[in-house]
Order: sequence, then C-alpha cells, then structure tokens
Amino acid sequence: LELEASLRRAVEREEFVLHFQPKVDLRTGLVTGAEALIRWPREGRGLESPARFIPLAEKTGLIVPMGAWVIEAACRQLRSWHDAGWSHLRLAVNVSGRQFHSGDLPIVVAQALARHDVPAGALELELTESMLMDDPEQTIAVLTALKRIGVQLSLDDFGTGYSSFAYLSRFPIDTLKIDQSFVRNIVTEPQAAVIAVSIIDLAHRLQLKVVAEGVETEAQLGYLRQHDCDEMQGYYFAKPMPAESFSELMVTAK
Ligand code: G
Ligand code: G
Ligand code: NA
Ligand code: MN
Repeated sequence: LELEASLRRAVEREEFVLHFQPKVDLRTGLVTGAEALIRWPREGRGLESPARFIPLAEKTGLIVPMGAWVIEAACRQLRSWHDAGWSHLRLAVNVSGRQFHSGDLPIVVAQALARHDVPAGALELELTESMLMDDPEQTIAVLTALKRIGVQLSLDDFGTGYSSFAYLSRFPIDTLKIDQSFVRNIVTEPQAAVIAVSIIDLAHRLQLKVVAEGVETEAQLGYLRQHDCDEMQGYYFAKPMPAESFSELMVTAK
C-alpha cells in the first residue's frame, strides 16, 4: 500500500523521467531513433525500475495517466531533437494493455503530437501481441484510428505471445521487434536462430520492418546483419540513457 500511495502521488506530480535506448540501422550504422523507457526517481532510493512499478500501475489503473504522461514527454523530446537538427529521429513508447483499451489512446496521441507540433510518423507505439488478442474487434478499431493519425505501430517481444497469423495480416502494423530471448541465443542455439531468421523473413514478406532487441555481442550483430535484419537495439550499442547522454551520443557518434 505504501508503494501504491507513493506511485499515485508520483503520477499526480509527474515525477518520472524517460531514458532513451538508441535504435541503429544495420546497413548504415546510423542511429534512427530510440525507445523511451520510464524511470521513477525516488527520494533516497535512486531510480526505481519499471519492472517493479509498471505491474502495480497496471493493477491500479494508474498506468492510464502515467502512459499519457509518457506520450506527452515523448512528443516534447521529439520536438527538441527535431529542433536540434535531428529531424530524422523517431521515438518509440511502450503502451500497456489497459492504456490501449482505455478508449482515449488515439485522442491522447493526437493531442500530444499537435501540442508539440511533431509529425505523427516520428512517434512509434510498441504494442504486445497479448494486448491485441484481448478483443480483436476493438483492437482493429483502435489500430485503425492510430494509423489514421499516422503514428508508427510495432509489435514488441514478437514470438513470445500468441498472435495468430490471421490477425497479423489484419492488423495495420509497421514493424516486428524480435524478442530478446531469441536474440540472446541466436549464435548458440540453432532453434533460436531459425526462429529469428523466420521472423525476419516473415516481416519482410509482409512488408514490415524488423528490429532485433537485446543485442549484446558482436557475433549476434553480425548474424543479424548477415540475415538482413533492418535495425537493432541492445547493450552492445548502448544501454538506455538520460536525454543529455543521448544528445551527446548524437553529437559524437556519426
Ligand atoms: O527499461 P527496463 O528494462 O527496466 O523496462 C522494464 C520493463 O518495463 C520493460 O518490459 C518495458 O517494456 C517496460 N516499460 C518501460 N517503460 C515503459 C512505459 O513507459 N510504459 C510501459 N507500459 N511499460 C514500460
Ligand atoms: O519489454 P521491452 O522489450 O520493452 O523491454 C525492454 C527492456 O529490455 C528494457 O528494460 C531495456 O532496459 C532492456 N534491454 C534493452 N537492451 C538490452 C540488452 O541488450 N540486454 C538485456 N538484458 N536487456 C536489454
Ligand atoms: Na516493450
Ligand atoms: Mn519495447
């Protein structure tokens, strides 16, 4: 209950920050954007991990206002990057199931984009398979509304949920993100490699972009590049970092 009360207060006072993990184009080596990951700076406790408070936020419904804050903060950050001359940068935010089904996600997104004068295509929403399978008809309505606004949609942790191929072809998705569990074992376990390569092939045949998450080694990177994966994200290139560090990276890394 103590954690819940402080979380509620933190939502009211907007006491969160976003960290940013770069995404890199595997052909050019250039940073294409980042995934925003929420952090909660708590007095005397340092940065609280979302693994600890997102489940509680989901349970209590606090995820809805918290998620709206994330979208708002992401649009503000995009405006600032674009103003700095990095107008090609995209930013992805994670959306939780309750937030997705809350009814006003498209309005929250459209208003945040308009408030910061950000082109819709620069914002990406990372969705999970399980949240989309909850209520396929409502899901298609929400996805269609989001695509009408023009944001990019990606399927996070792909391969670990239970999407059917039928729905995959009906959902207006732009990108598949190969789950870290396959990437982690890509050079050591033939099964993981087969699955990863199949996801890349499936994505391309459906004309989707494919991003590998959790790339930690040169060998994994090489394998993904050799198999025509489009982008990667992971500790091998960079861990999630504060906005100032991301800007420094953009200035120094070319
Ligand atoms: O960044 P880290 O590995 O600590 O994140 C842990 C988990 O929290 C991941 O599953 C990530 O998707 C989730 N997460 C991080 N930021 C957000 C956010 O803004 N919204 C939601 N819904 N989940 C997030
Ligand atoms: O659920 P989601 O895919 O959004 O989770 C992203 C989480 O994965 C973030 O918390 C991020 O910190 C973590 N992450 C990103 N890159 C790596 C990596 O290379 N290795 C590991 N172990 N975790 C990573
Ligand atoms: Na995610
Ligand atoms: Mn993600």
